[in-house]
This record gives sequence, C-alpha cells and structure tokens, in this order.
Amino acid sequence: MTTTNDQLISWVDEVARLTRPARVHWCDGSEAEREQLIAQMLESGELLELNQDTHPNCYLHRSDPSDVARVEHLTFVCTTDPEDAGPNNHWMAPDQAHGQMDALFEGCMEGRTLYVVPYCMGPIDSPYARCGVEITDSPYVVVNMGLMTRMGRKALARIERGERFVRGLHSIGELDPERRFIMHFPEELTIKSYGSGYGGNALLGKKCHALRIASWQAREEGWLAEHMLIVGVESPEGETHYLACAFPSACGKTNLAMLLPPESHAGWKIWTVGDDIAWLHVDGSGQLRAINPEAGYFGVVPGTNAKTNRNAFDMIRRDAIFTNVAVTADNQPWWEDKGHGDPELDWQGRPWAPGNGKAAHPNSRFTVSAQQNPAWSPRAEDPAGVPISAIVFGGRRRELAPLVYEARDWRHGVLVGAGMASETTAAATAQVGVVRRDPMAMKPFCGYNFADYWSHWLSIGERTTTPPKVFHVNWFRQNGEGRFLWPGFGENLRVLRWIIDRCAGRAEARDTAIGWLPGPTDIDVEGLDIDPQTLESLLAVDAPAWREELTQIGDYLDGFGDRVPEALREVREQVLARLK
Ligand code: OXD
Ligand code: MN
Repeated sequence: MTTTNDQLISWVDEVARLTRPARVHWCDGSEAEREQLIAQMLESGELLELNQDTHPNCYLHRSDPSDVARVEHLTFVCTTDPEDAGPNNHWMAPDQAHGQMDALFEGCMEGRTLYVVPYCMGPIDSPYARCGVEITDSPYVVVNMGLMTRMGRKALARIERGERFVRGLHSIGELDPERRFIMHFPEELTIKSYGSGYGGNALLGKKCHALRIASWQAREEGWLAEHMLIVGVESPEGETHYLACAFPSACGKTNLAMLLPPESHAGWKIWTVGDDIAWLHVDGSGQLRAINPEAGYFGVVPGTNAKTNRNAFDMIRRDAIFTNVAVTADNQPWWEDKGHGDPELDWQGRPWAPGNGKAAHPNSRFTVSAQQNPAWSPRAEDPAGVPISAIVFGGRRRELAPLVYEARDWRHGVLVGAGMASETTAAATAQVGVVRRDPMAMKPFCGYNFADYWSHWLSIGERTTTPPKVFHVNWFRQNGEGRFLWPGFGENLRVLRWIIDRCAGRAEARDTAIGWLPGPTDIDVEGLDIDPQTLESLLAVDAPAWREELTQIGDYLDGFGDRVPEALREVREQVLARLK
C-alpha cells in the first residue's frame, strides 16, 4: 500500500532520508496486519502472552521503567511568538526545536521498520473528524493506534480526498530520559516525539493531536477540543441527556463514562460516548454537540474491579493490551484492588516483593476498543455527534469544593472551569497529591495561551442559542481521618440526576455566593448509608476558605497578564463580593 497524495509521499521520503529505516511499511489497519505485528512482538519480547484461557487475545507490555507516564516538563509548544504558547506551556522557538529534534531523529531508525500510520480522529464520515498520519518505529504504537483511532485505509482515503492532516513523527529512540522530548508545532500542524513509548507521549493521535494541536485548530475554526468524557444518561422513562465532563488525568473519567447504575436505580441506563476527549461544535441551530475523536480507551488499571467499574472489568478480559501490570502465578494480569488473586511477578517482571512498592505500576494501563464496553453508545459513531445538555468540571479536592454546584451562567461557568484545581496523580511524572491549578483539566493539554483559550470559551457560549448549564463536582471530599465522605462510583448517578433535573428545570437549588447548590433534600440519598451531617458538609460553602480560593484564582489569572478576558475578572470580582 502507498498513496496518491504527493504531499504525504514527499514527507514520508523526507523522514526516511533523515531516520534511515531498514524498511517502510504503510499500515492498512487490517486484522491480518495486527496479527502479524502481535506475532512479531511476541517473538521480540515486546509483548508477552497472558493466560489465553482466562484472557483471550490479551497481552502484556512491560515498558522501560523510566518510561511510565507523560512527561510534562519535556513537552513543548513551539510557536513563532512565545506569547501564543502562553505561560501554561513550555516554549521553544520552532527553528531551534526542529533543529534539536532532527538531530535526535537522524539515523534513529537504522535496522528498524518505519511504519506510516494514517488515522482519523472522530467518526470516519463526520465533518467534525480530523485526520493525521503518525510515522513511528514502534509496532506497540501501531497496534495501540489501531485500537485508539480509526486507523488505516479509510483514514488514508479521507486524506487522499485532499483533507489537511496532522503530521506526527515518533521514534522510541534509546528510551533515554535525557534524550526525550514531545514537541508541538501548531502553526504547522506538526508533532515530533522522541525517546518515549508511553501512551500520552507516543500515541500521537491522543494528547498531542486530539488535544494540543486540535485545541489550536479548534480556536482557528470556531470549536473546542477538550479533556472531557461524554456520557449519556437515560432515565427509566427513556429521556436521554448527554453530559461532557472535564476531570484531570486519573480522576475517574473512565469510571464515570461507563458508570453502572446502583441497584437503587433500576431502569436507568448509562451510555458511553467517550472517556477522555471531546470535540465540541456549535451546530447550525445553535446547539452544542460533541463527538469523541477516539475509538478506544487507554485507561488506568489499578482500582478497576467488579464493584468500582464492572463494565471496564468485563471489557478488559479479552482483546486488550495491558501495560505495566503485575501477573499472577497462572499468568493472569493483576493489579492493586483487583479484588482477587495474588501477584507473582511485579510490573517490572521481578518476583513480587512488598519492599519493591506496588505490584502493578500506579499508572499501569489497558488499551481496548471502545466497542467492547458493554455501555458503549452506538451514538459514538454518529457523524453529527450528540447534543450536550451540561458541562461538568471536577477535580480531586480533599477540602473546599462541595459535592456539586451550578454556575450562574456561561460566563460564570468559564470562571469555574478556569479556576479548577486538583491533586496531581501518577499519570504524569512529578510529585503526586499536590493541589495545582488545572483549568478545564487542560493544564497539560492546551496547545495555546490559556488567556486566549478562556476568551474562546466565552465566545463559544455566545454562539449557542442557549448555552449548556455548567456544573462543578467533587467526588473526593475527605474527613479529618482521610475517609471519603461520598461513596462515589455508581452512586455518582444521584448527582448526575440533580444536574439533569436542573437542566430540565425540575430540581430545586439554593442560591449561594459560589453558585446554585442542592439543599440536603434535593439529592436523592435514599438507601445510602450517609448521615445528615456528612451530607451537610458535602454541600456546605465555607465562605472564608472560598474567599481565599477566589483570591488565589485572581493571582493565578494575573499570571496571564493583559490577555485575560475582562469578563472573567469581572465575574471573579462579583463572586468575591458575594462572599464578603
Ligand atoms: C490520559 C491522561 O492518559 O490524561 O488520558 O494522562
Ligand atoms: Mn486523559
């Protein structure tokens, strides 16, 4: 297979001259190709077979121990004007970055195969979808891209019809942390990633394209690329609302997207459209709609069990790739809180010893096709996407943020998103558990200046006939002893119901300084083991602490200087005034 697209041919030729691979393979995305790649990786040891009786077609990949998460400190946005990348990104001048990267890429594929991976982000027939081509020397990346995107012939056909495509060049290089960089050139729709095989750094369709480059493209074209799950909630009466929810990495997006209604909620159904990324467009009638650009899930494994996420637990029993989990004596995948079995070998393949830390890496992952999810929504293939009733922001906050509150209007909602903060997790290599500002859960992913991004958000609201309501949730409140106040998981449906009822004009709320909050009887807690004081603390607004928070948000916004939209500063002052 090759192509009729001259631009693509000349780019592949140019890369091949630089990287000097032993051979070039154009990926067609076929089953035969996938089988051949898996056979080759089993032979080389890049993949290990898991117990095929209990986990048919499941494989384990053990990454280099230094290469287990995204590397934000090595991730750059390279724009001509540094102000366009903004204080939220590491910046390098495009010429310098190209020079530095091309020096790394020179000859790096000697003796290896160069794979050309055409892919489409979004339903293949959707006008909202966008294409890219990733060149990589990693068969693990190819197989994962095959699960995570619409990869191969059909994507290439779109590109051959003349569509612009994002160019992503990737090599695992020497997997040396000293020679590792993830560079984005949004003005050229180009990505260069060297020295890592980890999902967010190497599966370029995901964070690099569908968020960093796409957010830039989205601003130019008038839409939004967001770090959001998309979930459909269907009532027993058959009314379905779709919510787009932004949470930072490893804060339960996958769990919420495929939530299993608790027994108390017989007749309710949850439909997963997406678990990580949403592309949002205002349609011709002024309705906000969302597509999931991805076709698979790259989810955090530890903590997944029959109670926390039965759908995910079932879906990763076959045709899944596991990265950095432990294995049992009979070669089944194992992770902390799996609920049964014992580890025999840890994620590095060493005999399991408690002194060596967790058996599965805290950021160990599964990759599976979205269609394996029992809650998968066929609307995920709808070229027009799904209509969005509400935007939900959320963080991991031990204190302060109540279980749920509603912003007064779209402008206030943009401030709620811009002021988000969350405790850091193992999804990135840095300290875990420290609270940091993570606006719209996009801190690691916005491909341009946050100040311009907030202006763009404000303008999207203006283009809708009725902007969706905006909410903030926090499943992670703790008491003084570190015990979670809210049961979370399936029970989160109770909060989603209040959100939906607010959208439909059916639910009560009380007016507070920070927005609309449910009163203690507005959320259905029947059958939950939760005492009135706990509920009260979950729904309380601590005015002095919020004043401090709003002051910190003000300082944070000031860090972005004059480009911060005036409307955002005004709403912040209004909220602060109400707190006084
Ligand atoms: C992810 C992440 O992998 O956010 O989705 O890190
Ligand atoms: Mn994510």
